Amino acid sequence: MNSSSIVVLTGAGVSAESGIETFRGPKGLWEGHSIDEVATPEAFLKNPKKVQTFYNERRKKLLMGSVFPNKAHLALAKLEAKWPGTVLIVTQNVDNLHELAGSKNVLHIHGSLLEARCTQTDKVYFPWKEAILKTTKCACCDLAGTLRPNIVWFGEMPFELPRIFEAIEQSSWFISIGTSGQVYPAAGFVEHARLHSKATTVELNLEPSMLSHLFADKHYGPATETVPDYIEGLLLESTSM
Ligand code: BJW
Repeated sequence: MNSSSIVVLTGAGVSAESGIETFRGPKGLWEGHSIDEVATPEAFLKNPKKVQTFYNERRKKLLMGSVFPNKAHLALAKLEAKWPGTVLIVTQNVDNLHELAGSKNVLHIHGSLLEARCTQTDKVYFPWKEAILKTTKCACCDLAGTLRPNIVWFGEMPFELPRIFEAIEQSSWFISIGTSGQVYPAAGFVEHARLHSKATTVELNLEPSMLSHLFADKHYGPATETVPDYIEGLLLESTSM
């Protein structure tokens, strides 16, 4: 990665204006669902139907045809296309809106609604668009009941961490967008950038997050406004680099 690389961490706030619920706060997903009942491996063992239903419904909503990338996703795709160095998007989101906007270099650290995984063989199926039911058979082991969403639940290891820490260490900008900073290890990335890189740390969020004091530069407001504005400024800067 060259010296002007950018790592962007995104959370639920970047997709909020596309109509996808955030997790915390009023009307967030955790208001209506208990984390212990839908987002842990123990919950899946105890009540697979409840967990599958939670993800089946969210997958169905994503694929209904009424959820689209917003101006923040589009601005990030433009940044990747125009920036002279590397732009890596590390998203905590399980939707596909960065990809639909045109971003190519995207890592989903908490997995994807559009992937299913066989609990017997770890084979990952993409794209997975159907509901996973008790009767749904896995093609690799020909058994029903072995598939789960390829989602990282509490207590499970997020994906791609070595690659992400290395990218942060080599970055010149670490930009955090639409995340409350309450879930680790993603919440620790800004500290990693401060300790192990020369990156300028930037927070773009609706309001100051739990970690706002750790960022050098911060802009608050809806992502569809702050992200395009910030990116236009960065791209202008790049013409004089
Ligand atoms: C807008 C906006 C607009 C709104 N414009 N902005 C004690 C201490 C420290 C850690 C732990 C601990 N006990 C346990 C842990 C570890 C645990 C953890 O962090 N727990 C905390 C809750 C304390 N973490 C884990 O278990 C993780 N695994 C792990 O740690 O493995 C071991 C390990 C060890 C060492 C190194 C590495 C690993 C796994 C975490 C899995 C998280 N899974 C979930 C659900 C699955 C995905 C899904 O179903 O979709 O992921 S939880 C949920 O939270 C989801 C999200 O990705 C994640 C983060 O949420 P996010 O994106 O920040 O959303 P919100 O709603 O919190 O915030 C939205 C923000 O947007 C807000 O700030 C709004 O203001 C803003 N906003 N509208 C701009 N229009």
